[in-house]
Amino acid sequence: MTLHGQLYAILDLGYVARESALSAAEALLAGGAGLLQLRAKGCPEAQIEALAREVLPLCREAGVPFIVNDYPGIAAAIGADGIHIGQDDASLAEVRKIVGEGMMVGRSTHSPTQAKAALEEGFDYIGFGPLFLTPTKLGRPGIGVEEIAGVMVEVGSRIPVFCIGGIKRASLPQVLAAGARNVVIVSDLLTAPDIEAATRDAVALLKPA
Ligand code: 3NM
Repeated sequence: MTLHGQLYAILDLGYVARESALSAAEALLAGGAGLLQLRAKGCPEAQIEALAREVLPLCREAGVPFIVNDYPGIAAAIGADGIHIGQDDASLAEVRKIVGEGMMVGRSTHSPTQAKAALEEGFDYIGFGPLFLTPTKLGRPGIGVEEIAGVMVEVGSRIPVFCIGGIKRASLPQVLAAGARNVVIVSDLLTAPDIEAATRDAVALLKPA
């Protein structure tokens, strides 16, 4: 799988009710998301694992890597393709002890310094953001688009960099013009009246003409 020009979608239970989670996942996949993460802050672990077990086969059918946010134990138990952890979470070595060597492990980074540190530690990919203010990650200032180009040279030449945070279809051209190649979009897709069409539009903007 090439991680160039990929839309990384997140099934975020902050935006999608549990009853609608599978149809939202199907819509994100049908729209062309290149990776799908399950993010369920504040949900009981057993519920996250149960939902993850239902989303995994949808991703497999679509040929899209399925990534679990925050819980290496769940990722390992269900045989997910990836685990994503935050800046203040465990070290890569600690996560590897749980998920093994084969699984893709991603780290959130919020500055060029953190981005370089994650590359040096050995993460498979990073999130870089939030670029803009976002209700999905309250309390964090936007870092803007100016740092993207430098991070793409220093980190993006080695591992995929997924720009994230407040990105909307409308602002995607600006983010791409600043040097981004892969992005994560959460609320702009999940709050769209037609999630599949919104995802398709974002994917079309990302693919080089
Ligand atoms: N992580 P939206 S920003 C989940 O900067 C997340 O690490 C971020 O959602 C980071 O597309 C973010 O709705 C929220 O802004 C992304």
